[in-house]
Amino acid sequence: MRCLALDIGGTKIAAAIIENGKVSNRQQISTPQEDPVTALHQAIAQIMQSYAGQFDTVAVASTGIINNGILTALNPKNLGGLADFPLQESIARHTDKPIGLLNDVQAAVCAEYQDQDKSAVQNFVFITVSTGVGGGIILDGKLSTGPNGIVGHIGHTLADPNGPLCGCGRQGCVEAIAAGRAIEREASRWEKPCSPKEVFELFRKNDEKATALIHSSAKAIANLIADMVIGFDVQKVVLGGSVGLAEGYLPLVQQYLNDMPKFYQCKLEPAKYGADAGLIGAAYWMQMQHN
Ligand code: ADP
Ligand code: BMX
Ligand code: ZN
Repeated sequence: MRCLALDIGGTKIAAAIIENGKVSNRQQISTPQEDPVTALHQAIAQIMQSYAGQFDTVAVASTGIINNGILTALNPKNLGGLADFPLQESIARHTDKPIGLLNDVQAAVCAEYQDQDKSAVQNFVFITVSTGVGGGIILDGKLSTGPNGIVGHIGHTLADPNGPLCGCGRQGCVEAIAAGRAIEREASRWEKPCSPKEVFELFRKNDEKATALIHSSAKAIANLIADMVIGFDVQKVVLGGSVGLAEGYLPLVQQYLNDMPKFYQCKLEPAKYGADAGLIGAAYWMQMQHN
């Protein structure tokens, strides 16, 4: 089975053919931020046309709450203000092959869990620190999505009741403190404005402001991990996303986690499939649905 996999994030859209878990013909474009509904339909059209005749199924991992074929943004600011999008219908305009849709981090956790020792790890979580902060949750060896596809939106749990207003409307969410966009918002106000990538470069040179900003993100993620462990008996967490995988970030989260009481700790590792976890996981999940 050749699966066309799409991974739609707040910053980038990746696509590739996945066959027996192997990635080929990978493409990547920026996620449109202007006129997002029209531009997303166009981006999908362009991707679908470029893979015409090369696939038997389509699997989509997308940011947002994915339910009944619709993408609903919990944080519309991550998608240039896009609130709802008919994802299934937009893809079905270009193919009559089977289409499967799930949240991006729900997909990523499926990829990473494939290779775990299932007798040792039944409760497993993927946390992405990317444009936003998201989670994919495996409980008792099974992906949990919930009746409305919401399970895993742990970036919108509380980090600080007095923290910044999140794009979802709640004050002090983890995402509003730890995500790439949160780092960007803060560093864009500096005398010499920086992108998150530049903030990390400064952090590695021990710059004081950059260090404080990256520490506040890593500390919020360590607390989120502790909440998952104590709430769900999570045995292992895998970290992904461009911020989560940036050099020096995971060791810092690990440091904060090590300072917690023992019952709040679990194993922490970087995503083995890196930036391809969503693509590989969506294809794997699609194959499981049709077996
Ligand atoms: P998506 O959210 O679309 O899945 P990413 O996982 O690449 O995409 O996350 C995008 C976020 O990561 C943006 O906020 C971006 O500024 C930030 N980012 C991208 N590259 C790096 C890097 N090398 N180091 C730190 N942050 C990065
Ligand atoms: C947000 C939310 C989640 C998503 C997470 C990571 C939206 C549009 N997205 O919390 O559904 O899983 O970001 O997404 O509300 P990414 O775009 O950072 O990969
Ligand atoms: Zn929020």
